[in-house]
Amino acid sequence: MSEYPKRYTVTSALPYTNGPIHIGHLAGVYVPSDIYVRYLRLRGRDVAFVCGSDEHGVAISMKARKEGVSPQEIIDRYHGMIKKSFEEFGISFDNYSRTSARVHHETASGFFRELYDDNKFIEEVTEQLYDEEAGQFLADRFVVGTCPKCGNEEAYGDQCESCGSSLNATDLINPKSTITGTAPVLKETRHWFLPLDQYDSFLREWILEGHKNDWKPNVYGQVKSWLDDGLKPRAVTRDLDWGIPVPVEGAEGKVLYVWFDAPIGYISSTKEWAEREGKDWEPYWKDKDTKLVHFIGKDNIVFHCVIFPAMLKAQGSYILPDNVPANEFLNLEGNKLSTSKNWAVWLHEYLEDFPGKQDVLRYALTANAPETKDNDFTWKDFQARNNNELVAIFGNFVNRVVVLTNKYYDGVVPNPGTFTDYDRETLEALSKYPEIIASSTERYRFREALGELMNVARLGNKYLADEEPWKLVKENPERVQTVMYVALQIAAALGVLSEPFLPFTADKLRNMLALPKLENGVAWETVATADEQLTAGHHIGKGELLFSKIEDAEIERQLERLEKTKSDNKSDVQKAVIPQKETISYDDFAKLDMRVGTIVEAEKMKKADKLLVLKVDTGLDVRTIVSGIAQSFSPEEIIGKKVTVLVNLAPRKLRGVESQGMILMTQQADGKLVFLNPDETVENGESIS
Ligand code: B3M
Ligand code: ZN
Repeated sequence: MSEYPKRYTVTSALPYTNGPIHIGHLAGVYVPSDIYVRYLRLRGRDVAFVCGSDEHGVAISMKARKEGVSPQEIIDRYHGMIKKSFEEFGISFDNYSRTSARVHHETASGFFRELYDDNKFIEEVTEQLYDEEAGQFLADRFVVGTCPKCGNEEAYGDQCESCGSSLNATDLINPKSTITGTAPVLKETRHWFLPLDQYDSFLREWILEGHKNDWKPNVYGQVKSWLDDGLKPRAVTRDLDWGIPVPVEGAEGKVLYVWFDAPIGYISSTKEWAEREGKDWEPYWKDKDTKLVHFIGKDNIVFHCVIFPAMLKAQGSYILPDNVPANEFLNLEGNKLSTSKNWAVWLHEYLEDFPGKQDVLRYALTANAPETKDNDFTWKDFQARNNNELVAIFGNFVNRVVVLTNKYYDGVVPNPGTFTDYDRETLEALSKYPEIIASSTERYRFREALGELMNVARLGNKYLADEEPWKLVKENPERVQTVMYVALQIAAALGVLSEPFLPFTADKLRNMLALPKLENGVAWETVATADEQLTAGHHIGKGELLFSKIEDAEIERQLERLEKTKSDNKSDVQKAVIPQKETISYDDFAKLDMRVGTIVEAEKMKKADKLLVLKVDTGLDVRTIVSGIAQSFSPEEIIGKKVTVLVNLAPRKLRGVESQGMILMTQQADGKLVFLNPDETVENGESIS
């Protein structure tokens, strides 16, 4: 057995294509996974680093509904944008796929079918939440309610983001549809369930016994608490119109649960990569000598540590993750990052605002990574990290070495004389860093690893400050040759060791030192033999600045933007403007028959706290209309009110009562409903056009 696994499969959570990438995603998942993989490659390990867009699920449908466009339009827009920004930011995926790809539909469908044929699912008709107004079952993000575990009132139908619990929609207390805002009813429907309870002892043995010491405490702790709570069967299909069709007869109109298909996306992405590279994908997922590592945010822990492993186990031929180094959350200037509230630093905007400064953000996010607890990103900290660390420590050291070498020796690495004890100690200290940084990196402690990388630059700065070659150069030029030789070795080592963390900088630095592009598998180890990095006589290039100071004005601009977001959000609460709907023709409009009417009777609907049953005089007749206004009005206060009524709406049964029309209302930002009152002089039955 070799000391290392034969190969690695490293996955990063597939981002939902319902918005662009922000710093929370980067700090939680993409920067750490990229550091890890770049490090592995430098050490010559065989790695497949896969990711892709997560294009199914309610997150996408909701975004499409909100904008009045198709889900396809949403995923195409964001997939392209996300892929491009990752590339520009230097996230070095071997493959970035998407779950709408055919290879994924086939893989996910095939996976489901295999489990189905092998009787691994329970098929059952159960009562699920149903929105009568929207005519749709509610699952996942289509329903919010109070989490039965922690009391968070904004828990989703499949998960509470506050305590991380995985939920079934029917577990929610006071569920509410996010489509119509109404309270759902229960309605029967057939679904397929993965009996997670049957995997309890397997999960306990594998995680609680097998990974007690190597999984992060936050991950291990969460898994333990779910297992201790008792696992329940979990539906892996949904009544939705967006997703991968359930490949079973009689399942028309049903799709795979997004969290069933998405993790299989890792496998499809690996297949796509292998196909392109002429490799075999299977060992990357099935050979015991492969190390599988999932990089995710903490809200995805249950899916990667319980549900997906149970799926893999049920299938039987797959390996299980060796580690799931989930991060906690990153906040921004003290507030939770939010795509919908636009409270974020968006990657594509950062790349525009700070061209060529990818590594500064990578640095700031790693130095402050939410590895063990939630952390806060502030623009001031970002600026300080750049100015006081990258510029003042790393950049300053390299700059001095390159400038002095050019000045004293026309850019030629000098021959060293005899080493002093201090020289030897310094080179000795340098030679330890590859192992120090490796050890932190292999244990997923990227903050610590980055701190050690900066210690290499500090070692160089201290060495120069102690030796002061600029003072010695006149009286003892021979000694200065040795000093510069040693300093150059440190600079060259930085050109290797910084690559996983600061890939653009490493490239630039190697270019400056006229060193060849890094080759996988040779570089890391050679740093240990420090004095062979840059041999005497080698001609380095001209100096250019690795980092430049970030001025207050640039930071102010970013802070102002956030201030503006804050005030926009405030006024949004005062006046939530729903985007204009699709254009219709006059003929479409003319189909609406709207009339003035008067409410003549009103009473509460039994066992429905939102509904009133009204009798409305429309001038044509007195008819029954069921209206979801009980939380804004009491029956007594609306009798005699003049209202506007849509009279030719197809009749609909609500709780057994046929509703023959609709009262037109507007809803205020605080949720209060208001009637559109016609003038008192208008007679019932007069039509509105
Ligand atoms: N799309 C990311 C999220 O929860 C989710 C990850 C899927 S990984 C298979 O935002
Ligand atoms: Zn909760």
